[in-house]
Amino acid sequence: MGEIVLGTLAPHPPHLVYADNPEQNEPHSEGGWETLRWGYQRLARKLKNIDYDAIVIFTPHWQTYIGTHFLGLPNFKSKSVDPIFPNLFRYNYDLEVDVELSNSMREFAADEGIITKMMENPDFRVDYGTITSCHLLNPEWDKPIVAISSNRNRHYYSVEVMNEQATALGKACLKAIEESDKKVVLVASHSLSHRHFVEEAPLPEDMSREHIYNHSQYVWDMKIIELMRQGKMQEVIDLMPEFTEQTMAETEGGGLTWLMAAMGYPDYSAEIYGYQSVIGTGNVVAAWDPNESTRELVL
Ligand code: 2X7
Ligand code: FE2
Repeated sequence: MGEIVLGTLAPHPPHLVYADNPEQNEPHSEGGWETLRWGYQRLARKLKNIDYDAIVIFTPHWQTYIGTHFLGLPNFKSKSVDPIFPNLFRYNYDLEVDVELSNSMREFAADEGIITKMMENPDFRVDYGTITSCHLLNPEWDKPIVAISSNRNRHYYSVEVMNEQATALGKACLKAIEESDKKVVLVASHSLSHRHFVEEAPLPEDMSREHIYNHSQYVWDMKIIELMRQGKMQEVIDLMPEFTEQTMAETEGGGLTWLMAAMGYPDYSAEIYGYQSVIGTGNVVAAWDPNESTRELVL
């Protein structure tokens, strides 16, 4: 039977790839946001010691308005440009997709009544959220991925509807994983609180300009992280509507709700790898390791 071997909350500010200067990204930086990047590097090292077949990522920057879409071709190759920060992120990608797993997830989701579609346009441009989180977790890109779009339930309806739909999707994805016989890493790609600056610093990586945007947002983020540490993930999901509305959180896309539903709302401590603001947004790198013998107290 297939299984989830790790779940992660992996934020995707393109600034983190820009700061890393990988050969795939055109702009050049002098660094920046080390607290998050070092945390990511530590998690990437842990992943190297885990046996897994595929990464499944839920991204809020592939926004679909009719249903949930899944990448449906074995390879996607192009240049991904961040529409807001084209100065920071122009990344040449060439990635493999586990189409079998992707299709099976779509089928199980459809069985739950979710409207679904496979993305089979070879010219489709993969979003920067998917690329940033996958790059930072696995810079070698040596595992196939499944990318899942974010249906805009929150905007059509409400955060409560988003929570319900993302829950159904998470449970459907778990069924597909179990049936697949594969070992899978799940990634919810997003920040926590999401109010941000409206003016960019002349040098984006000037860390003297980076700071938390607003104290109330910071307090909310710390509350959520404390619950993660305490292994109270059901409580986090129950708080999701209030948290999302009060901090404009990127949880609005459904990623964390999807991840927790698939993982059965862990009651053990999350591994915390780092928290830092990027243009004022709150970002935590966190992981849930179902294997007690490899679970760590990181920070
Ligand atoms: O998409 C993002 C984000 N979530 C957070 C910070 C900065 C930019 O882009
Ligand atoms: Fe984002």
